[in-house]
Amino acid sequence: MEPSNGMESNNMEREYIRRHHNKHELVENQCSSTLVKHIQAPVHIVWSLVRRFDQPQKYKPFISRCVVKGDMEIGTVREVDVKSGLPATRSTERLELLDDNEHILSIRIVGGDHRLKNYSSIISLHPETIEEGRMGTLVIESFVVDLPQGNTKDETCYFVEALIKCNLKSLADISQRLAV
Ligand code: A9S
Repeated sequence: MEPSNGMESNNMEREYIRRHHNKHELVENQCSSTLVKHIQAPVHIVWSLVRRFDQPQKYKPFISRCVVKGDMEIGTVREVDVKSGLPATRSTERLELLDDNEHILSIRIVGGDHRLKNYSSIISLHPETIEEGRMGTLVIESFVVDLPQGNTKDETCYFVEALIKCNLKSLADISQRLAV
């Protein structure tokens, strides 16, 4: 694999998005977006954090604790407690897909005292060459969510994208520290 420069990685990103992130069916009054993050750590390190449906607090900065009932099969539900200062205290989330071969995790939010109704997300990891002999990870995360009463598409997307950017920044920092 050649080092990914601006052009190539865009083509690769578009291909990965087409292949794994076009599963969201958008209906009226929903917003959807896709975020991309390049992490200077190999896929197996980044995936070891992302795949822990039972411990999102391993890298998500807003999560204080998580309780899971079930055996990490599809349909397993987690109760997530959120740190103070956010417009929510808890969230109930269902495991939709956990693929250890393709490095894809999908979750759906099914409850909680927040305003993100019918939120579902897909995160996929893709190996990429940083430079000769150094492997990195291209992370792609997409979501779809209902527009909360009284909020516009822009406001809703801005809010969710800001949270996901924080999650991906934290994922990069922790993965890169583990990779040294
Ligand atoms: O955790 C994620 O993968 C993504 C999001 C957008 C989670 C958001 C959140 O957990 C808060 C951080 C509590 C913010 C939920 C479900 C609702 C919020 O208002």
